[in-house]
Amino acid sequence: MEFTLEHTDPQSRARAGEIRTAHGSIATPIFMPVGTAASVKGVHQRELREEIDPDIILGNTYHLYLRPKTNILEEAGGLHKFMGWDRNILTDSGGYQVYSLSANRKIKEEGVKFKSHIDGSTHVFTPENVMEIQRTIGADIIMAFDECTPYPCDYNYAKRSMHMTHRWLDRCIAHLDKLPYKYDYPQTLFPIVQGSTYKDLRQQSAEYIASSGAEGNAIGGLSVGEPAEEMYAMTEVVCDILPEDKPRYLMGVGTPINILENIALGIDMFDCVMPTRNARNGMLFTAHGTINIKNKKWEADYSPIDEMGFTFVDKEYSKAYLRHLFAANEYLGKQIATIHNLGFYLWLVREARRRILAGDFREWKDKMVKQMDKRL
Ligand code: PRF
Repeated sequence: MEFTLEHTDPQSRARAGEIRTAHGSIATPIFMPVGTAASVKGVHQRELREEIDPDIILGNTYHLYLRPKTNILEEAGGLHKFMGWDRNILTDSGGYQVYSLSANRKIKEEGVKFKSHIDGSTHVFTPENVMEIQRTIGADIIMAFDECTPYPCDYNYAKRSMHMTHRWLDRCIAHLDKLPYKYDYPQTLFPIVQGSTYKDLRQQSAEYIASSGAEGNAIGGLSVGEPAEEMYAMTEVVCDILPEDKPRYLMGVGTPINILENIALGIDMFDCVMPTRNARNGMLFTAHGTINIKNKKWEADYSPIDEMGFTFVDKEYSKAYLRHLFAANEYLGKQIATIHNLGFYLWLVREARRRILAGDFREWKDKMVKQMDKRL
């Protein structure tokens, strides 16, 4: 993997860059649509490619390991072939999903024992087997195994957990070194900064992660319920330490406003279930605020879903039609809303990139943050 830093905004820390891998080039800042279980929920790959056009999507070790299972992905020749996606894929390591989805998990130095949310069966994730699973899935960018601490988190727990995440990183690197590539392209490991909402722990963790010399670095443990100001404070502390010439990925963030504020602090990559999950509940993101399309207010509103028209659905269908589809519980409603939201998120990061390169990012960001903070 290669990263070129093209431009840094003089009025903020925002950056424009380009990541290159065997599956193509990724213009940054980027938002990566979440395709948890080998599918971006509700969006056909052709629509994803042609209408939303992301350079990279996310997959998930936890989900793919439990279903369809690693052996199926291996027989299929890896996740790209299995799901018919020839652009970049990043897989999360599963640590976070174990904490958020599975019952009865037990976290020890060796690894995490957990019960499947699908059938209750018992499994163990260790830094070593998670590297093996991610080798088999075959994503271009793979994540270190970490513990994402909850919010709020007691200082001593956060400290012990951070040190364990660091030891787990060392085990990930040592084991990955012994595992040959499974397919005919390389994979890049990103380590993850933890440290909860404690500035000193975040600094220590960022220094440790930076010293691993990885080709890209991630920040975890944020957007877990803390106030946005605390998240921004942590991002700032960490970005000050992580190397300039490597991409920085803020995991699981966030709202359109969170994304712009974190771009301004020096983040290059984002993922979040929000545009897809909220779409399925009828929540639409726009440049002028959020819309609950299920609201009676839209019943006879024949104006387009979004006048700005990021994808074909925005101009072809009216708010009244989309509201009807939700009221009638038609699948198509969720599909249209998902295409709209992903189209909007991808427009947002592309526009941010354009503004960074043009030199008016700061001004535009401040205007957008005010504008998007409304319920329509
Ligand atoms: N660790 C991992 N994945 C994640 C997170 C984390 O801390 C988060 C936190 N927002 C989202 N996804 N491995």
